[in-house]
Amino acid sequence: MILLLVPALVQPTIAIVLRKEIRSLSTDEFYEWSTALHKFRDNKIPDFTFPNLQTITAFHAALTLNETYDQAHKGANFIPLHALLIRAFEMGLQYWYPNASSIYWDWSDDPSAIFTPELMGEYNESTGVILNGAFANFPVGYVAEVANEDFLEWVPESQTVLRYESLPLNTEIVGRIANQAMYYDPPATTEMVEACGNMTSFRDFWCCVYYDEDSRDSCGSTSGASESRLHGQVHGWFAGYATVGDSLVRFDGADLATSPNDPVFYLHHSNVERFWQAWAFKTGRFMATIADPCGGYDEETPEGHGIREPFYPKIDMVDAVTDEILPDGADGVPDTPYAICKAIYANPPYVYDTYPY
Ligand SMILES: *[C@@H]1O[C@H](CO)[C@@H](O)[C@H](O)[C@H]1NC(C)=O
Ligand SMILES: *[C@@H]1O[C@H](CO)[C@@H](O)[C@H](O)[C@H]1NC(C)=O
Ligand SMILES: *[C@@H]1O[C@H](CO)[C@@H](O)[C@H](O)[C@H]1NC(C)=O
Ligand SMILES: *[C@@H]1O[C@H](CO)[C@@H](O)[C@H](O)[C@H]1NC(C)=O
Ligand SMILES: [Cu+2]
Repeated sequence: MILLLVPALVQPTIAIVLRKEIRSLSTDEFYEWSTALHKFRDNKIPDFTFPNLQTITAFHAALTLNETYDQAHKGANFIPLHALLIRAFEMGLQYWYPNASSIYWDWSDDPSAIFTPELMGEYNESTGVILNGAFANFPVGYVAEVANEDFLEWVPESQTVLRYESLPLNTEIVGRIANQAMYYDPPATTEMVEACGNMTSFRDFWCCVYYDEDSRDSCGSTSGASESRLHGQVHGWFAGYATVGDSLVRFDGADLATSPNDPVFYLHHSNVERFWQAWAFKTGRFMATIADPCGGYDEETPEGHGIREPFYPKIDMVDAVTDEILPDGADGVPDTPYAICKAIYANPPYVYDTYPY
């Protein structure tokens, strides 16, 4: 009798990342996150789609400023695209500190409480300058030219800019004037967050996250639609504007294109991703149908937001953020929201410590 010894198929062990709320981190954990963020900004990771922080900003800006349409916002793909950016950021941090993750900021609970010297820093309320903490004097890179194919190339340190005291023309800045009641509504309450979680279609879910109640029915198809207190208003609220000379300058965190320059972007969008994961797990409808959770959207979405429509600039992001071989993310085939959904939900590489619903 011949015994065939077949080695057991071993699944690669993928450590599932636990994403915690920023205020629940230990001092050491916050130190690792913020130090990893600095290293990600200042160094180049070899063979990674996003070798440094500003390449994430550059990619996001290229999508947003595309002359044809914005594939990153105002449509269904807003949700998977930002989920992927948050995951790419997380993997960038993990190159420097393996335990770092895309921690989040639950702004429906005392949102100002993260602007402390121990966490995201206090700021001067008239100038927006961050006074202390890990991100005081935090220069950011800004890629001036996004409408070309070099956007992912390593951006040399000479392109970094300081905040606006020394602001050169046509550069963007990080600063913070939170709680600007005259421009922005405060972040959503837990009830508003829960109301979006109660939506039964992906279309209604993303519209609820993106638009305010008055604009939601048309889901932004009319001009002048206003943004929700779950996303857009939050950007404005934590970043805001400052008066510089005679002009009102919008800080990066509130800028539709360059917001990933502000570290708070990642905290905020990880919280938004927490909503998507909670909604997906609750309903089983990651995008549209239960039969094929990543299979399609249940209603038409704005141009550029088809579920199998590649993002431009074309990029193979999904392969960069998962070990999975994917139907249309693999081997140089450009990524689509469909591939992102598969990458993130077929085998979720991360979970959150708590969910809102
Ligand atoms: C990473 O986290 C694990 C599990 O919590 C812990 O055992 C390990 O010591 C941590 N490693 C570092 C470098 O902090
Ligand atoms: C804030 O900035 C203003 C204007 O530069 C300055 O006069 C004030 O002292 C600053 N406040 C703090 C707390 O740094
Ligand atoms: C803008 O987007 C369109 C359609 O997605 C694409 O064909 C075009 O190449 C993009 N332009 C740039 C400069 O990336
Ligand atoms: C969400 O749905 C639950 C269960 O039906 C309900 O108890 C709750 O009041 C709803 N919340 C909101 C804000 O609509
Ligand atoms: Cu964005």
